[in-house]
Amino acid sequence: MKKLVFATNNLHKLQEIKEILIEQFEVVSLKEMNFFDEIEEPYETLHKNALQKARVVHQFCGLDVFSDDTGLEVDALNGAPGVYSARYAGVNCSFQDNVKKLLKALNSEENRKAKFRTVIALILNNKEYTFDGVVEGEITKEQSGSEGFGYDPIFKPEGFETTFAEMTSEAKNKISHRGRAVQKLATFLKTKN
Ligand code: ITT
Repeated sequence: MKKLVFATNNLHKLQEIKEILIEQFEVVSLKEMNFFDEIEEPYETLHKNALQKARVVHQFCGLDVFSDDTGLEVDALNGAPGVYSARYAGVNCSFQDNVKKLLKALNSEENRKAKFRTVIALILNNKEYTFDGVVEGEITKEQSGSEGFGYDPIFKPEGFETTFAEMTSEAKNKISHRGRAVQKLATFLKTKN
């Protein structure tokens, strides 16, 4: 089975993506590659940061590698936190810190529209490719559910009555930003086999 290194330190992402690719690929974690460094994400776009993560790990191991950079874009906040979603409440903040800060920022706001966007960068046979995935939805007024991670307890995808944190990972993967980007990745990789 073809090996692909996933350049992430986020174990939730690793779990979600492994579930989607399990039939086709052996997804190898950074830990399994003995890579323990923090990877800087210095750029102002998901696209550039995704490429940066993939390049750093590719330079380290020389294998085929992909990465995921994701942001939550809130309309009433002009697209914030966006590329800064991981550190919205500060460096080393927790998922809960971010969720609470966002609920506070939208406290008296009626427009709750938001979208998750994922960019996956792939380096395959030394060539670079990117794939994106978006899901529209809204920020709820309260947290609900305990599945998933990050902003999942306050994100309700369009057309659904529950937050991502109230869905199984299988249900989330079918419609999520990450699930959509990974499907594009998988389709592309099939053409290369
Ligand atoms: P890596 O860079 O190591 O992959 P990270 O957690 O730093 O992991 P990002 O830079 O892509 O990942 O940060 C995106 C943040 O957005 C992440 O920390 C979560 O808070 C949030 N996030 C990403 N995907 C999410 C999802 O599917 N559901 C809820 N929140 C998510």
